[in-house]
Amino acid sequence: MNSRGSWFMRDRPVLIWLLVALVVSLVHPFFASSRWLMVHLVVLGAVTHSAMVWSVHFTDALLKTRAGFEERRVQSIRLGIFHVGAIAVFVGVPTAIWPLTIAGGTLISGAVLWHAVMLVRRLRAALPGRFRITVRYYIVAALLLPVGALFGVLLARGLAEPWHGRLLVAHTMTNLLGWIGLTVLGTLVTLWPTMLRTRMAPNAESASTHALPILGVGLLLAIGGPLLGSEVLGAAGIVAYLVGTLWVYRPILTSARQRPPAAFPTMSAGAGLVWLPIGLGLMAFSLATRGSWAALSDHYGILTTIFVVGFALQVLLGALSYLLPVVIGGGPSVLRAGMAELDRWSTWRVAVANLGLALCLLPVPSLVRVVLSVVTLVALAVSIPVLLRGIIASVKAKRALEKQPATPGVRHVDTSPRTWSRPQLIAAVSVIAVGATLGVGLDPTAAGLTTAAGQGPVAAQVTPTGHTTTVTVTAKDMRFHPAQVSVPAGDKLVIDLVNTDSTDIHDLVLANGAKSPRLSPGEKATVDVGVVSAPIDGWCSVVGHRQLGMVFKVDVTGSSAAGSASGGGGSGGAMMPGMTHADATGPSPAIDFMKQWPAGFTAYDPVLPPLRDEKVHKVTLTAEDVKTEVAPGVSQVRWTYNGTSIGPVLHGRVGDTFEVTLVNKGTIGHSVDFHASEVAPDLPMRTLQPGQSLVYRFTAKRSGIWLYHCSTMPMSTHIAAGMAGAIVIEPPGLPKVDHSYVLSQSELYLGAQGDPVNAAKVAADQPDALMFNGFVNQYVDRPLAAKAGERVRIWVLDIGPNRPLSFHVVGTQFDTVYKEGTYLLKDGRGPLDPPDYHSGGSQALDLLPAQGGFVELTFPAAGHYSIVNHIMTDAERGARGTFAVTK
Ligand SMILES: [Cu+2]
Repeated sequence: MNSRGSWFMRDRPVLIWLLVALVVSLVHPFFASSRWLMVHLVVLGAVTHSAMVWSVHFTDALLKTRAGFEERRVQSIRLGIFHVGAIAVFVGVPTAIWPLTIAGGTLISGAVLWHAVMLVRRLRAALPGRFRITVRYYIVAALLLPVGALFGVLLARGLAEPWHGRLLVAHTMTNLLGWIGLTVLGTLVTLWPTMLRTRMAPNAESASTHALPILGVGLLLAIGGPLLGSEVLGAAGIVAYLVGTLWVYRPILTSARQRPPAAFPTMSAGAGLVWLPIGLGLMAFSLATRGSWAALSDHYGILTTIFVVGFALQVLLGALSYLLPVVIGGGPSVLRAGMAELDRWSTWRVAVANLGLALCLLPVPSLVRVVLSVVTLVALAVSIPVLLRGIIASVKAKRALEKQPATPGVRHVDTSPRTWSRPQLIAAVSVIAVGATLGVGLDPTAAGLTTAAGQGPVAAQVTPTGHTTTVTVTAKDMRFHPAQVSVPAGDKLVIDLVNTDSTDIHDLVLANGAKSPRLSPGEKATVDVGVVSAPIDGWCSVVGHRQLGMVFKVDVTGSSAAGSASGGGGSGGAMMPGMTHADATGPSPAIDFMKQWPAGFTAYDPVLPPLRDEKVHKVTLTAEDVKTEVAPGVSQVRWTYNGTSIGPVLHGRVGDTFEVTLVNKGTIGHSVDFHASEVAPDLPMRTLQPGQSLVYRFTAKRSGIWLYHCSTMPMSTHIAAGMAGAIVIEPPGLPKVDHSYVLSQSELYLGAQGDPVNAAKVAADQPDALMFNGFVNQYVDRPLAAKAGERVRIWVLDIGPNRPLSFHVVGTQFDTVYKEGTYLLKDGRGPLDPPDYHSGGSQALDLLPAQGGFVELTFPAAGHYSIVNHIMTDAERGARGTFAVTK
């Protein structure tokens, strides 16, 4: 077909979508749906557009479709409809506007179905010939896309597990393996040898023909398995698809052996073809071994990266780099000009992208992964300007040629390089090595590097033996194994510490100052304790771990030292009995409960956030350490969700789905447990190490005010440090009131000024203060507002971790009390009272930790009404507030 000249809809949208994807990947830490958006900009935007354009192009070429069968203008309209649909989906999904997503999905499906119909018509109109099978690949692929789009639209609605996981697998298998996979496999059988400028293998057409039914059965099972809830069926389907893929690869490999890829197009596409079976193998393995669909969707990031970046994006970039100069036409010199641009730094680009990608998928430390993914992104992103320059160079060369009279020349000039570039490969390996080193350098503990204690103390009373004792100690489940080691006096002690815990960070600190870095699960370090003259205590310094029993002891054997150890006192750094590093941070500040909050203090907003319309609430909880004043003049490092002294209040109704992304930007492991959910705790409530994140998805089925809290050991300390909050699930038909407030009570266990929580005080159940909404006495100075006669509802939650609450508002009575899912009193009438009884009242709502409810009241007149925990000792140490009621 005639493809000379510029045709806007053919190439430009691809570059635009890739550019937008690049921008999103650069700003991605700043918004929630960025991962979804990056993936879909590439596969739904760029790849799908190219699949629609080029499958028509190749169909026309293979079938020798007569000129004018379908005008380019009509194809442009079809592509236009597709792009309008894609834009609607790109906006609709991240903003949770479901009707927009439905509209977008419908337009996309319509455009691709129309595309399929036109392919069928072409096939019917064509004379018999070779490679009609390729067009059948395109037709099957195009018929699958609307199915995958339907799954996608349902996913966007928000589903609870296990349906979310099952549909996610069905959606990705349909679109990635069905729509994109079949299109690529169908095309490359003929395109690949052309790109390599070699002969097509004799078995190419028969391999294509035999593979299609295998791929089809594979797809049927890979999509049907998850829909029926069968992991085994799904895994079998992917294995079948893998067999079909390898079948198609036979002629492709034959061509590649004749002439190995050396230019960018074949290197990039070839690398993409390598990733496909890797992704399929991992996918089948994950399906067969993961315990649940939720677990699978939780680990989907790696698989998506392989399919989208490794396979689809690299094949797209390779194919476009070949096709663009070819279809611009203009003869060998023009082609040469274009190819020269497109082939720039080809070995380097492909090697960096693939080495980087491969390393990112291995369990490397998180900072190394960040640096490597940036390097990989750069290597891939370079293709965008390179493609543009290639187009410009070709068009320029063509124009120049058109101005001159045609010169007779050789028709086919082979311009592609004969081999890949060794210097570029060396440069690529260097970039990756530097990137990895930089990542390790930024985070030395990540690599488990040896840290010598440096200031290893020299004992005063013993003569060093010159001998070194080396022991291996593992840290696991809040214990050191062994918890005690014996060293001959005068020996140098070296401890090889391994953290074999599956979730928790640990370290080992010794009383003489020697210590290990904090180790993530699986990491190790060497601690040089120095020459040992006296017994030394050790412990894990992660807050709370010592209190849970994570202690260590170095004992001394041998003559001179053993007896003198405790009495000596001269051994460098050894601590006084009873004094420990954890307690040695200084005394905790005293709270003056009469002191007012300074003018600059902003109280935690006690107003219940408004109920929003959406059925799916997308929430990000970021665990982070934040230093804040918790009482006037008293500052502490709080472990927070989203930076506030206690977590944010969430609000929904019965039946709403919550999709909570927990991101750990703290310094130790954290997690979250939503009492409003009914889920198997294993995965969603697991502890995340710093830098990790997870998605916790649940549908709220029962009403009430529910606690959510960090469930990482020791839970008491994590809750006391601030990692807890309230989620209000409104019962159906809840009457409107003039004001709705939320008050959550928790305890404060002060560390030294500016320090985190004192875990020893938590363990001893000795709070320094109590607080409503995370700040001592805050609503005494910043009263809650109401007018006399107005109806006020106060949602109350006891966060704890340990103290009960007797919630009372001085001068008022509650005529309505709701506690733990039921009305104890409604308009002065209890559930067992006769219908005409309305004189019941309540003075206090009693709650144990993790219980909640609400009370309703009306203030009789203007005045100042104290809010108290009527356990008076606790009111006097901070659990107080005021209602300032006006006329
Ligand atoms: Cu925590």
